[in-house]
Amino acid sequence: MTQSYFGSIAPIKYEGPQSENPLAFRYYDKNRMVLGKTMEAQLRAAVCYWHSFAWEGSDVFGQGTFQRPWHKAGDPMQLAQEKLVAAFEFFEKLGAPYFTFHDRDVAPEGATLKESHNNLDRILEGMQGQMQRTGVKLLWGTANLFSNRRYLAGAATNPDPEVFAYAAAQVVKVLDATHRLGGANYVLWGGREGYETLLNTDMKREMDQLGRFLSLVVEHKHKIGFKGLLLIEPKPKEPTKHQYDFDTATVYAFLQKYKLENEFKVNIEANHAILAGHTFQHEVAYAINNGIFGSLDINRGDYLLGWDTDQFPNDPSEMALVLYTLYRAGGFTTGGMNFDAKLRRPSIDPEDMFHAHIGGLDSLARGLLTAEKMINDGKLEDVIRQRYAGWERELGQKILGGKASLAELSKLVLDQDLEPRPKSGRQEALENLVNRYI
Ligand code: XLS
Ligand code: NI
Ligand code: NI
Repeated sequence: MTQSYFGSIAPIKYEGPQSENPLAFRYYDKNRMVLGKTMEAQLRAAVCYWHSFAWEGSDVFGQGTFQRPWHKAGDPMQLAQEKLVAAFEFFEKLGAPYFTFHDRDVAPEGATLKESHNNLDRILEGMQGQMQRTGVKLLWGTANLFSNRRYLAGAATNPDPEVFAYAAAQVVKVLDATHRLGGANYVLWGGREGYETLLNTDMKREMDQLGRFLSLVVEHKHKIGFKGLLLIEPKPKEPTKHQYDFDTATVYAFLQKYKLENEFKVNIEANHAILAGHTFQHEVAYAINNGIFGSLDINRGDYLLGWDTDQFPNDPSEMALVLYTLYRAGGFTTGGMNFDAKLRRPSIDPEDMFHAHIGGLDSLARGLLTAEKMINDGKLEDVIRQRYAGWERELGQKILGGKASLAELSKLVLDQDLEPRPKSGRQEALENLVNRYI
């Protein structure tokens, strides 16, 4: 067993924008008050287990490049323990308040589900100890219902009800564990819930199965008394061509159809928004407007690549608009910012994990400070208020209050020879204004 994987690296500190130290925060000053809370409490950042500790740095063309000690051949449970120790050493040195995991990231799958459950229980015991020792908390847990071959045609939406049952068994286990570990939320990303071709797929039936599955998850959550949010993570494609949880609007319609809109919120991933043809800000605003905003996966994509590249955020100005939308609405309740992000494959040094997360946290911090200025200044808010001011006056109120029929409106325009006067949208001026805050 390696003594300390990140031994050469000292805990990361805030040193301010002037610092020349690449292993220090320039903006993420966790105790600084922003909009009434500490930066740490506003951002609620989480490190994910799968990309940072489970993934070996492989891609479709090549093998793993990282070769961490726990990636070597050996007793899988021993390696899982080693991985656990390294993960918590990293969380602690980075100063991350939260982490996230899938069942299969932390413990190896056994020959039977019973064996898998046992493996998980043994690792979770150690995890609980590590959480107590470090004070690092669980932002959310989730079940991996997509990697194993049994899930090749989906989990809840599988043509075979036995697969549905197996998936249910995994969710029971991980939801219980999340509850036991004091997790703040539970996530369901659609995995392989979607399809490739209607030649072999009964879409209606599959959607009904998914509705049933989610209802069962809700029932179980209440049965065990889990108080966190249940979160669905929309994604338009990958791995399947048509993912059922395409985007926030699709998920919202689905939830309403199955009468689950009060039980689920969304975990919005930045690059999933882009893949769906939206901006991240659009997805966040849509969720907030409809009361289903929950949490964020804060990894970015690449505007030239049409897949989920899971890169660390590093553009503070891009962050600023999203964070403006989020914090203007009050920010997170139980959600947070999960770095569902991975290193590029050639970034093989342990240090690279720190650079990636430091850059991510600093970008979020700068975005948050910019959002704070935008909110406190109030100019952007004023522009919107004035733009819609007519709706607060007599005519607008009459229409919205249902006190004007189409025929009455027609008469009003004809009687008064009404000719509305177009006004400038001032987009360029507003973009310039935003740049002044950045
Ligand atoms: C995949 C998803 C996945 C979820 C957790 O694209 O982002 O990583 O966040 O299952
Ligand atoms: Ni994600
Ligand atoms: Ni993703």
